[in-house]
Amino acid sequence: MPTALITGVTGQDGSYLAELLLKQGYKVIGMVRRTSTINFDRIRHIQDEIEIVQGDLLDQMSLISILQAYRPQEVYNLAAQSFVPTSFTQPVLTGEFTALGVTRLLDAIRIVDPSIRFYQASSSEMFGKVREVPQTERTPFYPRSPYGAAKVYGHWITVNYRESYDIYACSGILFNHESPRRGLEFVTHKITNAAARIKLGLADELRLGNLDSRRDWGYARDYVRAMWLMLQQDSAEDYVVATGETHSVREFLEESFSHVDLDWEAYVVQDDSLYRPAEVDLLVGDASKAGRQLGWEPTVSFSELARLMVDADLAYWERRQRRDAASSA
Ligand code: NAP
Ligand code: G4F
Repeated sequence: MPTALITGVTGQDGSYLAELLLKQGYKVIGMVRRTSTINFDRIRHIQDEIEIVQGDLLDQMSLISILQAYRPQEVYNLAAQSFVPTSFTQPVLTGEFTALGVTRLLDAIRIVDPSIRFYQASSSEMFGKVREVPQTERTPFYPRSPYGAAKVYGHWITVNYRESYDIYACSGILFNHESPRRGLEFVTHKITNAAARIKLGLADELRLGNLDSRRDWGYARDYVRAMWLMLQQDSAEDYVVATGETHSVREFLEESFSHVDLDWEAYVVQDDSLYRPAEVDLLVGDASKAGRQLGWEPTVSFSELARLMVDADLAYWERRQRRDAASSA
């Protein structure tokens, strides 16, 4: 039974990846940072099947000790401060987690066991002010946020450890991927959650920033499959993972609200405070290398994604309403 370590197992991608690896017969070690309240919502259903271990990307010794204790064959580094607006307000902390955290983990691998295969969660945010359309593995980076800049560092240090120490280290340049487990502060889930609440009479407005930016949105469950595939090849390489389609925030609104027969324009309030100091206007990826070499393809379309997220939010709020009604009866 192979052993895999996932950092960021409590996050959206960590939870889907843990499910996938368990199905493949892996022993899964999930690294979590110490918090005063337990935050296992996304992994509660598989909590008994994975081994939870405390560690932090800020603490080098904790990473070395975990690798020594569990001896994984594969390490998936998904932990990061991943919210772009927070990277503008906490740029140094973002650099510590999202950039230097990668070096701490790679160095722990170099010291403990350089035969460990390593996956780095790189991001399309690295393309920022895009130099070409669509973006490929060869497109130059031009990050537009402290988060994007930190991910560029994480990407290049991964390449550097591969070339310097012959570590099987891959960087997956993943475009935006969403699901019902997405954090509520990200625009897709903010929109689908609001559409569901407005439909049920629980809210009457949705405040948003820039509606014109365009993203290449896919389904998170598809994307974690690409992560795993990257670590099963003969040699370590970097891959773009994307759907190849781009849509605006406005189009995501239209798709989500129309699914519950609502006109989004009646509810959305544009809020200047939600604009970013610098924006990424357009992302669209070319994942043909992942298709050719990994046999990877997305399975969920843009409109299916919006609809499945709205349906999940509706189901969630209906359950909450029934529970509240029962407890007040
Ligand atoms: P997420 O839901 O925000 O999850 C981030 C995870 O990192 C959480 O489990 C969090 O733990 C953990 N974490 C944060 N700081 C940590 C630290 N110092 N030590 C240990 N763990 C720490 O992110 P996601 O959407 O699953 O994304 C996974 C990775 O892919 C991230 O690196 C993200 O930047 C990258 N990425 C995401 C996308 C996307 O569209 N989702 C696209 C490209 C790249 P807590 O639960 O304790 O907060
Ligand atoms: O959903 P977002 O916050 O995602 P963003 O900034 O593209 O970053 C996500 O995807 C990256 C991959 O490209 C990941 F690396 C990163 O970790 C994260 O998962 O914003 C999407 C767009 C932006 O242009 C933003 O300005 O939506 C626009 N937007 C408009 N109103 C908003 C809002 N974004 C958020 N979060 N909240 C709003 O109210």
